[in-house]
Amino acid sequence: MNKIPKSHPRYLSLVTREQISKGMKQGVVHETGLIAHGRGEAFDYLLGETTILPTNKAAKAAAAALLAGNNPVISVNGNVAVLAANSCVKLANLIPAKLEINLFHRTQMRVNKIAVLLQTHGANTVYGVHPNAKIPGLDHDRALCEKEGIFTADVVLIPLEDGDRCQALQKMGKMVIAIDLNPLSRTAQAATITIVDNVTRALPQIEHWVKELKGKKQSELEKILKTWDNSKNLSSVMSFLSKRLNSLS
Ligand code: PTJ
Repeated sequence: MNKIPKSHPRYLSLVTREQISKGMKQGVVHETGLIAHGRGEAFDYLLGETTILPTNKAAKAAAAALLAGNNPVISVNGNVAVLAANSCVKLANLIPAKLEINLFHRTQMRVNKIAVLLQTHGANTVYGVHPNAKIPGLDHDRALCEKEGIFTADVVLIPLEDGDRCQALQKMGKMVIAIDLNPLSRTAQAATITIVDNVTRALPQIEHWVKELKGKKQSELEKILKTWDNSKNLSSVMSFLSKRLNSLS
């Protein structure tokens, strides 16, 4: 890794780029993951690279959903593994939730490497290594899942999704929580709860709310979910973006 001086004004962004690039060279991140990262960076720039109020509310709703679920699962792909393996494991242990590897550009080699990475960060069982079920309606490898994991999950957290799986999971009757910096993406628009934030900030934010809400009665968690309006929250995100751009112009 090239030495990036801490004094550089874009230090965090540059270090994150290096992480993604290293992850690709190690065979964890797919090469198109670099393009996805670039798109995310652009939206993060517009947000001001910070967690905004509507996003914090979404993180609270997500925490309530994950705690209220009977079989919550956190789905992990290449970018997520490289950027946030530790946060994924911490969150999974805290809820508790299962971790399942689910890849768009699936190779057994990448799956195995991601499983090792998660285990290095303290994961116990990692699902998705030996899939034995399929999400109906998907013609690509993202359909592959495990019966005990995503297939029978009632709540699925999908950071950095690529689109149609979100709708397919919802058609199966699951509650889907998306983390996506692009509020206009198909995933962001289709999810039950959309967190428009960088996965590196969103996962610790969900963890914060899980700690706050753990121990609350099921009825209190359900009340948070009943009053949740994803379209309204996405509108607040758009209005934040438009106001920010106006104020800068
Ligand atoms: O590891 P694989 O094989 O499963 O492939 C993963 C990628 C990410 C390559 C695949 O899912 C893909 O092509 O995704 P898309 O269609 O490019 O969508 C990724 C979405 O995540 C985009 O809307 C980006 O804005 C968003 N995004 C990128 N980086 C981040 C992000 N959202 C939150 N945090 C990020 N760091």
